[in-house]
Amino acid sequence: MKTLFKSVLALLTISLMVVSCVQNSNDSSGALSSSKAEKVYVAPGEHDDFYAFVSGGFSGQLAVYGLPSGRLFKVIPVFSVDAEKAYGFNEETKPMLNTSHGFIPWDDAHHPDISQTNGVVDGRYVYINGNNTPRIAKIDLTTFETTEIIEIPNSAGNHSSSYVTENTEYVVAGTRFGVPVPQRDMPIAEYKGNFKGALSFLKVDPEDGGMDIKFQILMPGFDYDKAHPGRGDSHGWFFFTTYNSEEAHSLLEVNASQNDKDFIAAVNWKKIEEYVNNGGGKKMPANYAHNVYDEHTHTATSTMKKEVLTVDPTEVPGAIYFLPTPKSPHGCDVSPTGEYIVGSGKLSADVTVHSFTKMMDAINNKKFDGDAYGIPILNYEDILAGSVKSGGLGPLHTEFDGKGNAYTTFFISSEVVKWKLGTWEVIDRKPTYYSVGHLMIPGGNSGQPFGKYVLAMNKITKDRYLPTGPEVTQSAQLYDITGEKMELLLDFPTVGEPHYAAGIPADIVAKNSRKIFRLEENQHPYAAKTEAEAKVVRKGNEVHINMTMIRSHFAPDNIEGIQVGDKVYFHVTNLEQDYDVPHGISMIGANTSELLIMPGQTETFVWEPKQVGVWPFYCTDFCSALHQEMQGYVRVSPKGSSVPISFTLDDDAVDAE
Ligand code: K7E
Ligand code: CUA
Repeated sequence: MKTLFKSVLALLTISLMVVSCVQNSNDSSGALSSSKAEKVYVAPGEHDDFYAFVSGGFSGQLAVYGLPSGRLFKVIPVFSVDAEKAYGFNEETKPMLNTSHGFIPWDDAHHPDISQTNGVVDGRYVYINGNNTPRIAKIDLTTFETTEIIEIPNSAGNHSSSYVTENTEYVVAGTRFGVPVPQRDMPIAEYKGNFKGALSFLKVDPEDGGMDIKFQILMPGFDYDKAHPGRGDSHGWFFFTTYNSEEAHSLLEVNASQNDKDFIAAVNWKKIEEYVNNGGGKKMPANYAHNVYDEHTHTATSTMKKEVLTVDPTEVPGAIYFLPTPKSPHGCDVSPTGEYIVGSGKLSADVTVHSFTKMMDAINNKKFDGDAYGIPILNYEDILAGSVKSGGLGPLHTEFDGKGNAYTTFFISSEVVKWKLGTWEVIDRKPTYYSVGHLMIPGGNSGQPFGKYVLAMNKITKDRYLPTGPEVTQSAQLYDITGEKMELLLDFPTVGEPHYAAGIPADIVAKNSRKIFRLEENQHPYAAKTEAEAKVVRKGNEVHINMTMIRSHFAPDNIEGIQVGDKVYFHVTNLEQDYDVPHGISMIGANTSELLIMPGQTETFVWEPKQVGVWPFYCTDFCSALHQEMQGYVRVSPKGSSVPISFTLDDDAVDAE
């Protein structure tokens, strides 16, 4: 058994050699050649053909790029605070980052997925997982803002997430780590047979994309790594790769590599849905946050939920099967028709492809090869469609072009391999620079991929860019896949470490993009919708300032009567109703970030003045020729001072009510 470990080490050694020997072989015909440059050139003022939503990994963000240009448009904070947008800093969005562990302003975001209608990406929402403190977020693609985050109880390292079914009936969240369920104080050595792996199915509201945990399947305590939904004929099923079916709890690099095969778990979620709709399952006490942002109040609320419905898989016979799959599989990808389920054994040279039709035949004929914790195991040979003998090392992820071809990344040998569905023959291979993880074809996780480009996302760049100290950028590489052979067109750096990305034709999304928030729809409790509504109100040691901003002044702009020890709430409304006229505000000494407030929106920051004096605030977004004039003062007096609250509106001093 140690031999396998040695061969893993050998693979890793080879990978280092591969990386070091290719690192000087720059593809010098690269993007310099004019035909390639033309293919990625988007003329000034023109728009890209695709949006690409690229995960930021440990940055907890989602970056929005255009393809083919690789231009970066926006970085959306999801599980992270962001000073630029005040997300997680202002009072309105702080509740978004609430969890059962308190305020957690970061996470490790891996797999964005776009909502679908009838198996086609519809461009309404992006869902993305936070691994570390298990959460799933929803980003609204009319505003490109995070509008919902739900925590996943009984889960840890929320990695086989967050993929949607073909009508966005569900978003799934699968645990990577087996953990005690419910969590309790117990010896780690008693892992085997006692820890559980929860696969959570989040029901999606068809109206607003909102999520709610419908049920959690309490699977054996394997590590559930990746997942993809069935589609077409296999719609109603979900597939999850597992590793560590050994249920080792220490030195996993050796102890979880013992079995020649782990499993892909095939879950008939429709059957389980029916079971729970008929009263099946067991409610279990739980504690998890559900945070929702309301576009009308411009404010998020956080609700702690206390219960979750769990399902014991052995209670629903015929709902779950294990598909033996070689060598600790990572990627789990389903072809556009739903027939092929691709499992990439990361310690393997081959890519294993299972057939859904064969799987159903084996199930119907009850041809099983034993069981694991009561879950039937199918025969490897019975369900195998074929395997791709590629000659690459360390396959990770596969996408499809919708024309009968698949593209698999090989981490160890740093390449993308194109192969044919059905014949399994390798058609082309191109190097990546270097150590590619995921790849993305727009619409790749759907029944209808838009197979014009593939975007490969690399973990290591070494010499590809100007050096920036010890930490260098990760990157993405764009290949043209319209021909028989792939053609590398472009390299561009990414924000954070990209794992998966999701892409979509731009016109599906762009036409729905919001330009402003309508002032008359603003229901923020502290909104001032005209300058006449601006005011300053003291309530004990709290002071609430309902402030407005418009080119190029604040109302009020001078405020007196604030005292050291006060808690001063600036509720600031942008009165503009024109596209692309945000204003910002920042207050000296405030540890809340500046607020960048969109037309029609209200945001709040809190300032707790520590020092007596006259302190300025100013607009932080260059909004007009008189932007530098957009400023004001707050007079801070000692605690207990008799200076009354007063403020200036339109040059007139006003005394507070
Ligand atoms: Cu990076 Cu999908 Cu989290 Cu593979 S995972 S690379
Ligand atoms: Cu408002 Cu600058």
